[in-house]
Amino acid sequence: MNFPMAFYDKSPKYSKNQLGSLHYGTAGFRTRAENLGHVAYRVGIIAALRSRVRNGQAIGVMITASHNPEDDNGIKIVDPMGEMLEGAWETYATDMVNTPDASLEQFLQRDEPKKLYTPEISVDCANGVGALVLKKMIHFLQELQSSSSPNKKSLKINLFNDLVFVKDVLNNECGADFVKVQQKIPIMKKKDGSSLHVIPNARYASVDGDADRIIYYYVDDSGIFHLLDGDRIAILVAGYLKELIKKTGINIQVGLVQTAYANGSSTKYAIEKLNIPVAWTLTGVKHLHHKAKEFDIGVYFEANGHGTVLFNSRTVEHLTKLLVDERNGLSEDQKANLKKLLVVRDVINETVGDAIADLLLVEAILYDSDWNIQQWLNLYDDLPNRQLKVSLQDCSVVKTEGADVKCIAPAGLQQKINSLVKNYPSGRAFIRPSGTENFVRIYAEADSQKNADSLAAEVAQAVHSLAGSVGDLYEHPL
Ligand code: 16G
Ligand code: MG
Repeated sequence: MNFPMAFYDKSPKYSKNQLGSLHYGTAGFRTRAENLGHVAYRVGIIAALRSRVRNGQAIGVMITASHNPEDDNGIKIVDPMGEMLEGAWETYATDMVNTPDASLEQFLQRDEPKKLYTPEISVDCANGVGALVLKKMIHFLQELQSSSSPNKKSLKINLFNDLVFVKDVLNNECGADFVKVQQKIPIMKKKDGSSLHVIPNARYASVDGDADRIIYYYVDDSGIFHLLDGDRIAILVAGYLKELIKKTGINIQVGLVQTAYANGSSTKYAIEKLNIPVAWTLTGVKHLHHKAKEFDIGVYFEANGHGTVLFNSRTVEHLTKLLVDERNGLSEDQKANLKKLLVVRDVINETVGDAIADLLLVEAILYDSDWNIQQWLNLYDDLPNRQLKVSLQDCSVVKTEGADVKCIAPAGLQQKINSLVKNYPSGRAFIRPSGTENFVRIYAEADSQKNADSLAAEVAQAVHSLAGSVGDLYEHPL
């Protein structure tokens, strides 16, 4: 017997009324309460199936008249994080509720909607050392797969750009920095030199040459490239932790640390939607890392994909003690979530950014949330942005303060930037001398790509005239 059939009950008390079809809308299934009997029974089945797909997490069913008269009711299904049911399941629920009694048995023998998460990812190793470690991990995962039940699929990792011992290919048109800055897919070479084709909607990640940065991306059905950079990873991780903490009922603060490069939409989402405090620091892992230590759990990621999660030692001690304390008063559900929270700490590398640990954490979160990459992307829309770099005679003439957001020298440059930014809706721009190259970097964001490009170009022009540029007016990065 398949799983849905375990709930099949022919009893007349659940028989369907004959009043036409119902549709799963904003209020779930909505009609007069007296006609919702069979719906309540079938929604119960759907909630059980949904819980199974979400790895046994609790699914909510809400019956409410909301603002309507008492006899006008709606039945709604709510996902574990309080989210609405997603599209494919709404269709499945509508179909099940409208199936005549005589066909219900047959309907339940059909497959319920598939999981959205697929345990497979392709990783661009930038032809760097990350490939060596990932190969070992692939081997380990294969062993795990062969020793576990065939129903449990361990993560399948496909590597490309893994020519570790070939000259002149490291980070060449590939790797996390190339993909982030160019906002396009890298070249995709296999070991034998042949090229791979992009698979639409499949998950891709790029690490950099020394595998301490990671970014995600995919190409949709229309061939459009979508980037999920360090900001997106930070939001995914912080949102997941915040939800786990809520479910444990324990009072722990999660904080996010970003730099001026963080997309404005990610900061807004963290503050307004996740209700998480955001601190800003100078660019460079060391700055973010120290700041993150100030929170009970500090999540930090630079937009370029450097980052990790830090658990304050007092917090870890508190959580560990609570877990073993028999009189902790926690319910089984709270304890399970507390364990998950501590497992996050085991997965992540707290020492310093580790792209492979970051990859495992992202995959674990997507798996546990049953999200595909599109759902992750749908959390918010990035503000279009552009990065440029300008060569100067002497980059040290450019000085900034306040996490790079204010340029204090040369005189007049910040005022000029302010006056340019004002002309663009949602405009923001800043400049800073690179710490790794002899350039001044320019970052601009605005409401459209055209505006972001134009604002970046105007700021570059201002740097050129006020800070003593050499060479071309400005260069696109790379
Ligand atoms: C280095 C830093 C990174 C920073 C980047 C800025 C480490 C491990 N890495 O890659 O955190 O974002 O430099 O480069 O500290 P830039 O100064 O040239 O813009
Ligand atoms: Mg690196």
